[in-house]
Amino acid sequence: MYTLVSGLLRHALQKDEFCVLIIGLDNAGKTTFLEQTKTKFSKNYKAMNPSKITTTVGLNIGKIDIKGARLMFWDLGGQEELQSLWDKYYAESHGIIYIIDSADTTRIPESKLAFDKMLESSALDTVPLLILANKQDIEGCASVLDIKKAFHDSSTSIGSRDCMIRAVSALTGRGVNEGIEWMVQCCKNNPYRPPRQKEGT
Ligand code: G3D
Repeated sequence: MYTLVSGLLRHALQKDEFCVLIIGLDNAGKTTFLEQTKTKFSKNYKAMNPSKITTTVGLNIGKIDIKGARLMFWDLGGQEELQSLWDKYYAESHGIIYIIDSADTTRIPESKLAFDKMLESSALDTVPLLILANKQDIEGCASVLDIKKAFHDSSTSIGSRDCMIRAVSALTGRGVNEGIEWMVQCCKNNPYRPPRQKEGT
């Protein structure tokens, strides 16, 4: 009887956990996006002062609970020498958030190269992909349409996986909720990469 009750209790407390990778070139706004996400979705989370956020070197981790699921974020460094580490995380990822600095138009071709390299990995074939055109608060930045044009010939490699591109500002928070809500829904609906079961706390 005890075993049955404790088993049921454990089941009730379990949460589906999805791992979401946040990648993109250095300075794209990955850490700022992660901070903004934690601020919006975690009760009592005390946001870091944006001026204290430094570019991702190595790995930042964050988690939020949303719609009965847990999202674990891995924010990876985007410097050229760190990009070779991205694929070590692909097999474990349930979703990818790819961040582009729309204000630094000179680096958009470099960002596209890194994006295309990421798409070469078959480990991501069925994984939902959210592309964020970040820093939309900066005057003169590339629009979503400009970025769609610049990334146009990547569409064949994107294939039939769930994919969306959104305008965001990680700094002001514009578009962050909608992006995260889209991602959690896609992760939940993806039959090819089932969630990890974690005891909810
Ligand atoms: P990274 O983790 O991708 O390397 P960061 O990038 O999150 O460290 O952000 C790099 C710089 O871009 C930071 O400025 C940060 O404040 C800024 N930034 C990030 N997102 C936005 C945005 O949406 N709008 C604007 N205006 N700036 C943004 P500093 O000056 O600290 O280098």
